[in-house]
Amino acid sequence: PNPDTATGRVEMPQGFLWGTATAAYQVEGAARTDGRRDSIWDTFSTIPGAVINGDDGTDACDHYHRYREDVALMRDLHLGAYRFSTSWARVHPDGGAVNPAGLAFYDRLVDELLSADLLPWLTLYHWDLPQALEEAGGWTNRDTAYRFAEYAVTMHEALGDRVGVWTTLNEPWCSAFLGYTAGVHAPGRQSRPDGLAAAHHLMLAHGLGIQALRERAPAANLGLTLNFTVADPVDPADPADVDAARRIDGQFNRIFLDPILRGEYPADVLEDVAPYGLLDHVRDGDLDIISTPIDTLGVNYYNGGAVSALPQESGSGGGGTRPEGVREADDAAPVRETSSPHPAADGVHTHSRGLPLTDMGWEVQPEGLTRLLVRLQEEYTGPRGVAMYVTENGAAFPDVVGPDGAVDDQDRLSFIDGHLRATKDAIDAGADVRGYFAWSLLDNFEWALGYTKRFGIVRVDYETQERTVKSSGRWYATVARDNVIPARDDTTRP
Ligand code: PNW
Repeated sequence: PNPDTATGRVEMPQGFLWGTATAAYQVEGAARTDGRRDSIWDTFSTIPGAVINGDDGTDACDHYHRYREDVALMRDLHLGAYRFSTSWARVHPDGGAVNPAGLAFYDRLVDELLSADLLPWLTLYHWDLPQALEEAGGWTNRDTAYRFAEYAVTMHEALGDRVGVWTTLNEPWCSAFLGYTAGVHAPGRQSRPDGLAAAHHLMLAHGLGIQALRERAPAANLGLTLNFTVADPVDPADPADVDAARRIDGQFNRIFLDPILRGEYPADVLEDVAPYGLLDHVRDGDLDIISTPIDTLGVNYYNGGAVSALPQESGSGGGGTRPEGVREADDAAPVRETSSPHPAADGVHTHSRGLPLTDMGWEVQPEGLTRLLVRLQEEYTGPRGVAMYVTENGAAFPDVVGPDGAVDDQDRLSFIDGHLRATKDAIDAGADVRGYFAWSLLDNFEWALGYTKRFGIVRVDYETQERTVKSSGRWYATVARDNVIPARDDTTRP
């Protein structure tokens, strides 16, 4: 890290875009309103033990009814953009015919954003596949990719006159491997071949979606968001540890990056996953569709990890440093049996480096974000003129609510501060990063962890639906307003 950016006042590049992100199923609620039908998350949430406390997104943050208040909040926080997703199951409740009443919500939301001078940054798929399509095979069925392209066209016909930024998919790694291989996310399947089939068909959906959008909106900003890990070998001099890191990087990052940005699957990954039938799904021409040029790569980064071919000796490394109040990683974990998300990384072990941990049990490692962005620039986006935005970064910490209702979340504030500084270090090293979206605007339905993990810079009281801006949110507002990260010892820090 650069000593100047480590603690001092940092000016961000002119025009840097500041935003926050949410996802439809995590915030909207109104799951049975205006003709919406079940998505795979509605169904998954009913499986005993799948989601902590048996929670679901039926009510969530009631953003469906409170979007005006939420947009006003973002305007007051001086934000420039709102990254949200549209619910496929609201728009095409059975995966087929359009539901005009559901579609109308996004019309209202986009108008409200524009009148508050917020840029609508629209994601088409943040994990809520219509259940009817899952019953036809879900992402293991090639046909789902074609249904996705139809849905993209529906959304473009409705909003293309007002929305200029389109993201096809959020984190296909999670959809494919948490959903179809580990079984921790919807639809909860546990199969290596299914995860790989899903990954390929998700990428096909992305490519078909980009083609359909490009044809209709040649000047729009089109892209997708991937989630990344930064896998470091425990012992960089041990070839077995280096190979463990290669496998994780391959099956997490490159299995998506290479088809989408280079038009080919990485040879080493194909070899690792050879027993599980990935190539059975790849037809002539698929990789050309998948690598249709994009304008923007959205980068979601939360943490990296140290990996080894050997398990960690007990006692070494420790369990990481947990701030007071932060639970052990699986104190409140769902109780359902799950497996590893990686199709071919048996025998790879993650080691603790003793770094501080968030309430998710994830390491706090901002320097990993610098390395990730610089690497993406050099190996993937730079040569193709693709811009990057950090489309998600943030942290869960337990809120301590003061007697006056205030939440002084210095832990979350420091996390975002550190990752913004890491982003600036990457920009200084040549990475073309044009904006940052904090995850999340609101505390929300954290998937299998239900409402037990809070990522918001704004607190949500789920009894009253009252919103309270946390210290991190007030601080982030000054960052967005001034385009400056204030010095860490700035005494005016909220
Ligand atoms: C992302 N993992 O999910 C999602 O885009 C958000 O919807 C979510 O709320 C946020 O990160 C925080 O979790 C992830 O297990 C979920 O590696 C799990 C993983 C990664 C990303």
